[in-house]
Amino acid sequence: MKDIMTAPFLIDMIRTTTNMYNHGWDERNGGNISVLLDEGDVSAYLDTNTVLRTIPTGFSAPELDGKYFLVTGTGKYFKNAQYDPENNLGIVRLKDGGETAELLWGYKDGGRFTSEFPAHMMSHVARLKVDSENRVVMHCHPANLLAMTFVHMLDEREFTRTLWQMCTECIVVFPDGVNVLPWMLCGTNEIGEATAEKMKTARLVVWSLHGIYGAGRDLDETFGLIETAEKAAEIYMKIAHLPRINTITDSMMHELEERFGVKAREGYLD
Ligand code: 2HA
Ligand code: ZN
Repeated sequence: MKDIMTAPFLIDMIRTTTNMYNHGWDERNGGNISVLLDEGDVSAYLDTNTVLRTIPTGFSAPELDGKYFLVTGTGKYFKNAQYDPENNLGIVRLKDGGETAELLWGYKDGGRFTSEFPAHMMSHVARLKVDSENRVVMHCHPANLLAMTFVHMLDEREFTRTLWQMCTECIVVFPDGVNVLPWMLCGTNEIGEATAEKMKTARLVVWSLHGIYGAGRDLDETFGLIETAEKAAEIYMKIAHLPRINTITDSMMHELEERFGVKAREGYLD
């Protein structure tokens, strides 16, 4: 059995939580991440027959039965994951159609996975239907995206178009656009179901007045997705109150589609 502290999936997770904290996206206990792991990767580091505890999830997700996830802990601070991974992170396997999580490693002080576990697991189900390689769901509170939801209309097409107009590469990085939920109570199955529904058509889902969810094939890609949207929102917040005399036009965006082989979300460009 190899030492789990050397597992690439754990190292990658620790680097990502640290990086996100350093970006200011995860104040205090803000934000959460879940990563779908292969059984083979887990069993190289852990005896998968040794279950430390079982934790009820409060929802069902039969599609994820038997699947393994590395998940940030509830109430835990991203900045601390690097110093005490076994307390701040955990590895669980879902069973009973997703209604139970078997803890295999972590949450050492008796803790449990993030309060946003429903939104994470339901989003995994939704994204896996669109992309069988999707492994990561990431939530955080980037200041500019959040700020934008206070001053920009929440219409998804308009919100997406504004972000695309802020940096040339936005349409290349997220041609599927950004879906937007109104303010909803966080930590509930209801916001989980609503997020998963939005995840069917885009890898980015804004939670108005709260933060953002991203999904992707690995931590780097998912981080990059949020990073790009947040950069665009930052530019928007710098210019929104100023007269705009130049912009990235729809015809420029059609050129970008052509050059980079991407297709903008249907009906989002004129
Ligand atoms: O506390 O970000 O949405 C973690 C969160 C809840
Ligand atoms: Zn949050």
